[in-house]
Amino acid sequence: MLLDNALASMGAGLPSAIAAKLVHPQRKVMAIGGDGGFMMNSQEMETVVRLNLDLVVLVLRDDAYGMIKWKQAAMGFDEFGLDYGNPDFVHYTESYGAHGHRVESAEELEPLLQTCLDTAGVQLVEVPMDCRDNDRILNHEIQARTRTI
Ligand SMILES: Cc1ncc(C[n+]2csc(CCOP(=O)(O)OP(=O)(O)O)c2C)c(N)n1
Ligand SMILES: [Mg+2]
Repeated sequence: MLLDNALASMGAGLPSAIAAKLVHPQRKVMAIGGDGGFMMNSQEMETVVRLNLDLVVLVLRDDAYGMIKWKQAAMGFDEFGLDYGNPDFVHYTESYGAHGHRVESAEELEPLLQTCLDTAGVQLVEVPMDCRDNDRILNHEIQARTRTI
Protein backbone atom coordinates (compact mmCIF):
# COMPACT_ATOMS: atom_id res chain seq x y z
CA MET A 1 0.00 0.00 0.00
CA LEU A 2 1.29 3.43 -0.95
CA LEU A 3 -0.14 6.01 1.46
CA ASP A 4 0.99 9.63 1.24
CA ASN A 5 0.52 9.94 4.96
CA ALA A 6 3.27 12.48 5.67
CA LEU A 7 2.11 15.36 3.45
CA ALA A 8 -1.34 13.81 2.90
CA SER A 9 -1.21 15.25 -0.61
CA MET A 10 -4.62 15.27 -2.25
CA GLY A 11 -4.34 14.19 -5.88
CA ALA A 12 -1.46 11.79 -5.24
CA GLY A 13 -3.57 8.61 -5.45
CA LEU A 14 -4.03 8.21 -9.20
CA PRO A 15 -0.43 9.15 -10.18
CA SER A 16 0.89 6.83 -7.44
CA ALA A 17 -1.21 3.99 -8.83
CA ILE A 18 0.05 4.69 -12.36
CA ALA A 19 3.65 4.53 -11.12
CA ALA A 20 2.96 1.31 -9.18
CA LYS A 21 1.44 -0.33 -12.26
CA LEU A 22 4.38 0.76 -14.46
CA VAL A 23 6.85 -0.75 -11.96
CA HIS A 24 4.79 -3.92 -11.36
CA PRO A 25 2.81 -4.53 -14.58
CA GLN A 26 1.92 -8.10 -13.52
CA ARG A 27 0.27 -7.03 -10.27
CA LYS A 28 -3.30 -5.78 -9.80
CA VAL A 29 -3.33 -2.12 -8.78
CA MET A 30 -6.17 -0.01 -7.38
CA ALA A 31 -6.19 3.71 -6.61
CA ILE A 32 -8.50 4.73 -3.74
CA GLY A 33 -9.29 8.39 -3.18
CA GLY A 34 -11.89 10.94 -2.21
CA ASP A 35 -13.82 12.89 -4.83
CA GLY A 36 -11.91 16.08 -3.95
CA GLY A 37 -8.51 14.43 -4.27
CA PHE A 38 -9.43 12.57 -7.44
CA MET A 39 -10.60 15.79 -9.14
CA MET A 40 -7.27 17.48 -8.35
CA ASN A 41 -5.51 15.15 -10.81
CA SER A 42 -8.30 13.48 -12.74
CA GLN A 43 -6.72 14.52 -16.04
CA GLU A 44 -4.32 11.63 -15.45
CA MET A 45 -7.15 9.36 -16.61
CA GLU A 46 -5.89 10.31 -20.08
CA THR A 47 -2.44 8.97 -19.14
CA VAL A 48 -3.85 5.64 -17.96
CA VAL A 49 -5.86 5.23 -21.16
CA ARG A 50 -2.95 6.31 -23.39
CA LEU A 51 -0.55 3.89 -21.67
CA ASN A 52 -3.22 1.19 -21.88
CA LEU A 53 -2.84 0.25 -18.21
CA ASP A 54 -5.14 -2.16 -16.39
CA LEU A 55 -6.08 -0.11 -13.35
CA VAL A 56 -9.02 0.14 -10.96
CA VAL A 57 -9.85 3.60 -9.60
CA LEU A 58 -12.17 3.78 -6.59
CA VAL A 59 -13.65 7.24 -5.92
CA LEU A 60 -15.38 7.85 -2.58
CA ARG A 61 -18.01 10.48 -3.40
CA ASP A 62 -19.48 12.54 -0.58
CA ASP A 63 -19.63 15.78 -2.64
CA ALA A 64 -17.48 17.42 0.04
CA TYR A 65 -14.09 17.85 1.66
CA GLY A 66 -15.33 15.34 4.20
CA MET A 67 -12.24 15.01 6.34
CA ILE A 68 -12.12 18.75 6.87
CA LYS A 69 -15.74 18.68 8.02
CA TRP A 70 -14.76 16.02 10.52
CA LYS A 71 -11.70 18.00 11.69
CA GLN A 72 -13.64 21.23 12.02
CA ALA A 73 -16.41 19.50 13.97
CA ALA A 74 -13.76 18.13 16.33
CA MET A 75 -12.44 21.68 16.86
CA GLY A 76 -15.90 23.09 17.48
CA PHE A 77 -16.00 25.12 14.23
CA ASP A 78 -19.05 25.60 12.04
CA GLU A 79 -18.91 24.16 8.53
CA PHE A 80 -17.97 26.65 5.83
CA GLY A 81 -17.36 26.18 2.10
CA LEU A 82 -16.82 22.43 2.24
CA ASP A 83 -19.61 21.18 -0.05
CA TYR A 84 -19.32 21.09 -3.85
CA GLY A 85 -20.77 19.39 -6.89
CA ASN A 86 -19.12 16.74 -9.01
CA PRO A 87 -19.30 15.60 -12.60
CA ASP A 88 -21.22 12.41 -13.33
CA PHE A 89 -18.21 10.16 -12.73
CA VAL A 90 -19.45 7.40 -15.02
CA HIS A 91 -19.88 9.77 -17.98
CA TYR A 92 -16.68 11.61 -17.07
CA THR A 93 -14.75 8.33 -17.15
CA GLU A 94 -16.35 7.30 -20.43
CA SER A 95 -15.29 10.62 -21.96
CA TYR A 96 -11.69 9.43 -21.54
CA GLY A 97 -12.49 6.14 -23.26
CA ALA A 98 -12.44 4.22 -19.96
CA HIS A 99 -15.13 2.21 -18.15
CA GLY A 100 -17.22 3.83 -15.40
CA HIS A 101 -19.32 2.08 -12.75
CA ARG A 102 -21.46 3.31 -9.85
CA VAL A 103 -22.45 1.12 -6.91
CA GLU A 104 -25.94 1.59 -5.52
CA SER A 105 -25.57 -0.54 -2.37
CA ALA A 106 -22.81 -1.78 -0.05
CA GLU A 107 -23.48 -5.39 -1.12
CA GLU A 108 -22.69 -4.56 -4.74
CA LEU A 109 -19.23 -3.22 -3.99
CA GLU A 110 -17.21 -6.39 -3.44
CA PRO A 111 -18.42 -8.35 -6.50
CA LEU A 112 -18.09 -5.25 -8.68
CA LEU A 113 -14.53 -4.66 -7.50
CA GLN A 114 -13.66 -8.30 -8.19
CA THR A 115 -15.07 -8.02 -11.71
CA CYS A 116 -13.15 -4.78 -12.29
CA LEU A 117 -9.90 -6.28 -11.00
CA ASP A 118 -10.36 -9.21 -13.40
CA THR A 119 -11.20 -7.01 -16.42
CA ALA A 120 -8.70 -5.34 -18.73
CA GLY A 121 -8.54 -1.56 -19.12
CA VAL A 122 -9.27 1.33 -16.81
CA GLN A 123 -12.23 0.72 -14.51
CA LEU A 124 -13.47 3.59 -12.34
CA VAL A 125 -15.92 2.79 -9.54
CA GLU A 126 -17.88 5.63 -7.95
CA VAL A 127 -18.89 4.84 -4.37
CA PRO A 128 -21.47 7.24 -2.88
CA MET A 129 -20.70 7.82 0.79
CA ASP A 130 -22.76 9.05 3.71
CA CYS A 131 -20.22 10.48 6.14
CA ARG A 132 -22.67 11.87 8.71
CA ASP A 133 -21.62 9.23 11.22
CA ASN A 134 -17.91 10.14 11.07
CA ASP A 135 -18.02 12.74 13.84
CA ARG A 136 -19.94 10.51 16.22
CA ILE A 137 -17.81 7.41 15.55
CA LEU A 138 -14.35 8.91 15.06
CA ASN A 139 -14.44 11.90 17.41
CA HIS A 140 -16.51 10.46 20.23
CA GLU A 141 -17.08 6.71 20.31
CA ILE A 142 -13.56 5.56 19.34
CA GLN A 143 -11.94 8.08 21.67
CA ALA A 144 -14.19 7.00 24.53
CA ARG A 145 -13.34 3.34 23.90
CA THR A 146 -9.61 4.16 23.66
CA ARG A 147 -9.73 5.80 27.09
CA THR A 148 -11.07 2.59 28.64
CA ILE A 149 -8.19 0.43 27.28
C1 LIG B 1 -3.18 19.31 -1.99
C2 LIG B 1 -3.93 19.33 -0.70
N1 LIG B 1 -4.75 20.39 -0.44
C3 LIG B 1 -5.43 20.44 0.72
C4 LIG B 1 -5.27 19.45 1.65
C5 LIG B 1 -6.03 19.53 2.97
N2 LIG B 1 -7.05 18.48 3.02
C6 LIG B 1 -6.86 17.31 3.67
S1 LIG B 1 -8.15 16.26 3.49
C7 LIG B 1 -9.02 17.39 2.58
C8 LIG B 1 -10.36 17.03 2.01
C9 LIG B 1 -10.32 15.73 1.20
O1 LIG B 1 -11.51 15.64 0.44
P1 LIG B 1 -11.78 14.36 -0.43
O2 LIG B 1 -10.60 14.02 -1.26
O3 LIG B 1 -13.08 14.55 -1.11
O4 LIG B 1 -11.88 13.19 0.68
P2 LIG B 1 -12.98 13.02 1.81
O5 LIG B 1 -12.34 13.51 3.08
O6 LIG B 1 -14.20 13.80 1.44
O7 LIG B 1 -13.24 11.53 1.86
C10 LIG B 1 -8.29 18.58 2.41
C11 LIG B 1 -8.78 19.78 1.70
C12 LIG B 1 -4.40 18.38 1.35
N3 LIG B 1 -4.21 17.38 2.19
N4 LIG B 1 -3.74 18.34 0.16
MG1 LIG C 1 -14.96 13.96 -0.47
